[in-house]
Amino acid sequence: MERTLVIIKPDGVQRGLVGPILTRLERRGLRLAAMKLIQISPELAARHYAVHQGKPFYQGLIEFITSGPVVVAVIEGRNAIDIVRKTMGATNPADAAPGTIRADFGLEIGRNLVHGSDGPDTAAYEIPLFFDEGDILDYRRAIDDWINE
Ligand code: FUP
Repeated sequence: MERTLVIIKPDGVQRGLVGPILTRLERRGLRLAAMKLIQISPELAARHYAVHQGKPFYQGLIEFITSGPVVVAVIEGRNAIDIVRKTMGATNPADAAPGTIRADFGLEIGRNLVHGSDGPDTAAYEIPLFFDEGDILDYRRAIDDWINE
């Protein structure tokens, strides 16, 4: 089982899209392992987006991600990182394939609703920024045998 960090960004919360976005991930069969509603501090945002420091969009990105509450979650499943990325769609909603979260709910790159770790190393870096190991629950659902071979 693989774990990934998902953030429903301030635009997703403000637009009342927490349910629809989570539903899409849950309906794929992915399992919630941890979740909370928080407001990200500038310090935490800087750590989370450290790879983008110095880029032209960095300041706007930090201001946006700290602008209101977000839902952060650890989501797990076989190939969860790649599955979440494909379910979210391309970074720019204008380029995202119809049927993806970003295409179906968004228009612009700076309001793309959702974040998902982009690889195993990134997930291993991002998850502990938001969750202690004890916050991440190890459990099975009765439906798991109907989702995984
Ligand atoms: P993603 O992994 O798809 O979330 O995208 P990136 O890590 O490349 O970028 C992180 C966030 O920076 C994006 F969600 C939106 C923002 N961004 C811009 O605003 N402009 C850009 O040109 C690139 C990224």
